[in-house]
Amino acid sequence: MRAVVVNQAVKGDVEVVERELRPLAAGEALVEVEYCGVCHTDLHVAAGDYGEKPGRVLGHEGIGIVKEVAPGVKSLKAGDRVSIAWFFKGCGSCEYCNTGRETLCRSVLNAGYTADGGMATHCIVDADYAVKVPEGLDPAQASSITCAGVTTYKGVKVSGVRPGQWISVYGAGGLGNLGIQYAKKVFGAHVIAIDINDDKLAFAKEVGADIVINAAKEDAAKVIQEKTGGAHAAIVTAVSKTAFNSAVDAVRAGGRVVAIGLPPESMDLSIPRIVLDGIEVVGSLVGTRQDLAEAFQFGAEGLVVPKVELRPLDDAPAIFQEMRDGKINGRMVIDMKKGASGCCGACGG
Ligand code: 8ID
Ligand code: ZN
Repeated sequence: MRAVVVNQAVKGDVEVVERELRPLAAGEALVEVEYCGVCHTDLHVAAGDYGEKPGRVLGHEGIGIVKEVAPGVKSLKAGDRVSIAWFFKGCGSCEYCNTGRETLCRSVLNAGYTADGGMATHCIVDADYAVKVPEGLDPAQASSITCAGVTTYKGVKVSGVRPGQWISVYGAGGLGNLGIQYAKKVFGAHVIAIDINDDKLAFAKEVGADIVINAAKEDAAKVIQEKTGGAHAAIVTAVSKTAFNSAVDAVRAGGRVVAIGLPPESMDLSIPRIVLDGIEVVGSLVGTRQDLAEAFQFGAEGLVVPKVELRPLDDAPAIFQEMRDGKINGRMVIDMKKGASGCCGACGG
C-alpha cells in the first residue's frame, strides 16, 4: 500500500512511502480507503507537538470500503462503507467507555497518532469501532465529518447553546466552518465567526455566520459584548491561545467556553472573571461513535455541507504546507485512487 507518514525528523514534514500490509488479527477488518481529509491535528502530530511518532501513518478523516473481515467479525461485512476516525479504539470496559465518554478511555488508540491511520490506500481497523457511513452522504464529504464535523457537532452540544442564543465560533478553518453550520442549522443558534483571515470570514458568512469579526483588525471580545451583550457560549477551534483568552472575555455571565483547538500552549484565566461571572471553560475531544453517527446523519440530510477539494496522494506534502500557511478554505481531501498530480485516476496510478 501507499501511505503518508511522519518523516524521521518529526519537524512537521510528511512523506509518501510504500508499506506492506500485515495480516488481519481477530476482530479486524481491511478497508480500501477512498478519501482522507487533512486535519490540523495531522500537522501537530507531524511536528511532534504531543510526542514524536516517526513513521506513523497519518490520517483520521478516512472513508473507505471494507474488503475483508477477520473470521468471526459480525459488525461489518465486505462492501460496507466505513470511517477511520481519531477515536480508533477504546478498551470497552473502563469507567469512560462504560459511561458514554469513550474518547477519554485511558487505553485509547487514535488513528494517525497511536495507530496507523487512514491517509493510505489501505487501513486495518477494529470492526466494532469503525462507524458506518449512511446512504446518501457523499463519501468525500463524509471524510470531513469524520473529524472536523463530529468534533464541532459535539463541541456545540457540550456548549449547551440553545435555539436563538449566541455562540462564538473562534477559527473558521476546517473545523470552524462546520461548527458554524452545526450551530446554525442543527442547534438553531445565532453565530458569530471570528478568524484572522478575511477569506475564511467570507466563507463563514457563506455557510451561515450572522456576524463575522477579523480578530487581527478588531478586539473580537469587545465587539461581541457590544453587539450581543456577550455570547451565551463559545467553541474555540483556532490554533492560538489569544483566541482562547478572547473567547472567555466574549461570553456573558454564566457562559461556557468549549476548548477544541490544540495549540501546545497555556491560556490565561482570570480567577475573579471565572468566579464572579460564573464562566465555565471545558475541553471537548472529538466525539463518540454515536456522536459520529448523528453528525453523519445531519450531513446525509443536507443540513451540513462540508466544502472539500480533492487532491492526489502525492500532493500530501504540499497540502501540509498550505495548511501551515493558512491558505485552505474548507478541507483538502486526498483521493486515494489518484496517485500523482494530473493522473487520470482510472489507472490507479
Ligand atoms: O477533538 C478535538 N478537540 C480536535 C479535533 C480536531 C482538530 C481538535 N482539533 C484541533 C486541531 O489540532 C487544531 O489545533 O483544532 C484545531 C483546528 O483544526 P483545523 O480546523 O483543522 O485547522 P485549520 O483548518 O488550520 O483552521 C484553523 C483556523 O484558526 C484560525 C486560522 O485562520 C484558521 O482559519 N486562527 C488562527 I491559526 N489564529 C486565530 C486567532 N487568533 C484564528 N482565528 C481567530 N483568532
Ligand atoms: Zn482531526
